[in-house]
Amino acid sequence: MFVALFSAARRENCIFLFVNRSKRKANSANYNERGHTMGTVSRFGVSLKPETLDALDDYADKRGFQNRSQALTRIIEEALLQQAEIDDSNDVSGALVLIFDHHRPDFMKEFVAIQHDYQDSILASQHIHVDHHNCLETITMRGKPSVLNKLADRILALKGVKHGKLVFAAM
Ligand code: NI
Repeated sequence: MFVALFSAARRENCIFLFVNRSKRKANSANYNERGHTMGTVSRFGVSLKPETLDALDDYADKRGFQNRSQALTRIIEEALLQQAEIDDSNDVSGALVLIFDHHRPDFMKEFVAIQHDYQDSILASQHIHVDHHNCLETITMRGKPSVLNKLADRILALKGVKHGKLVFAAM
C-alpha cells in the first residue's frame, strides 16, 4: 500500500513522493531480511534543505543523470564502496574536516566532550575562526577505521555542523 505525500513533499523538499507503509513479512519468498520487496524499487521520503536539493540537482545535471533517484543511487553506492574497501585490521591515519556554527547552544560542550571520549585516537586539532558564526576545525587522528568512523559520525551528527568529511590515509 502506498500513501501519497504530494503536499508534504513540496513543503519539505522531499525527494520521493511515496512512502511504502506496508508491513512486510521478513524471510518469505519475495522479501529480504529487512522486509523489502526483492526485484522492485522501494520508495521512501527524504527531507532536504533547499540548498542541498539544489546541489543534488546540479550534481545530477553535471553527471548526466536522468533523475534524482539515479543521482542518489550513485552517491550511496560510492559511499558504500569506500566503506567496504576499508580494512579494519590495521591502524590508519585520518583527518576530519568540518565547518560548524559555534553559536549553536551546547555545541562546543558536546564537541569537546566527544573528543575527550576519543583522546587515544586524536593526535591534534586545529581551529580557525572563519567568520562571526563559522569555525573550521581539522582533527587529525589515528586508529582502527571503525573507531575513527564512529568518532567522525558522532561529531558530524551534532546540530551545528554544516559540512564535514573524514578522509583516511592508509599506510
Ligand atoms: Ni571559532
